[in-house]
Amino acid sequence: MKKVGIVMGSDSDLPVIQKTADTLRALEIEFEVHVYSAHRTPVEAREFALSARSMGFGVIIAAAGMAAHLAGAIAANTTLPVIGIPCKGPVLDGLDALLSTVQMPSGIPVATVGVNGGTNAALLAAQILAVEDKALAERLAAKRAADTEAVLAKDAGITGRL
Ligand code: RP5
Repeated sequence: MKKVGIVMGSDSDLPVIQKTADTLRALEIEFEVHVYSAHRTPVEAREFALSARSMGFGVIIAAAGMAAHLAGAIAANTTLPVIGIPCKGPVLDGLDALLSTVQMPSGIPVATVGVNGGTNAALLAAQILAVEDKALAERLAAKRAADTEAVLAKDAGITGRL
């Protein structure tokens, strides 16, 4: 199976990426994590993106906050699918990162999840890889079923909590 590449702009983004890592592990998907910044280490970020396909990656997840151009900068240097996670910053509650990540001009797409959406980024990456991987598709279906059961159990118990 192809690996997932995870790039975060700073180690301060780690709490968001923890959710991504936990979800990928639960789905038995191999991943590699790096701290590469579009502005602090632009050379390393570019080199990672340029070599990602030949290194065996199938999807890249890029997480960054504030003026979050990391996902777009990675996407500019690869034709692998890139999933952007806008991270909540100290001033604008993540709206700055959300708009910076999602509003890519035509030609270089970034599939953007919600602010701090580390879990959904992992699930979307898994769904992309599952197009060509039946066993992974089955693990995803099993997770969906378990999540459904968990909600129905809450439904059954909600009246008793009032
Ligand atoms: C972005 O700036 C990072 O992705 C992080 O979300 C934000 C703040 O970085 P630090 O100043 O905490 O390193 O590049």
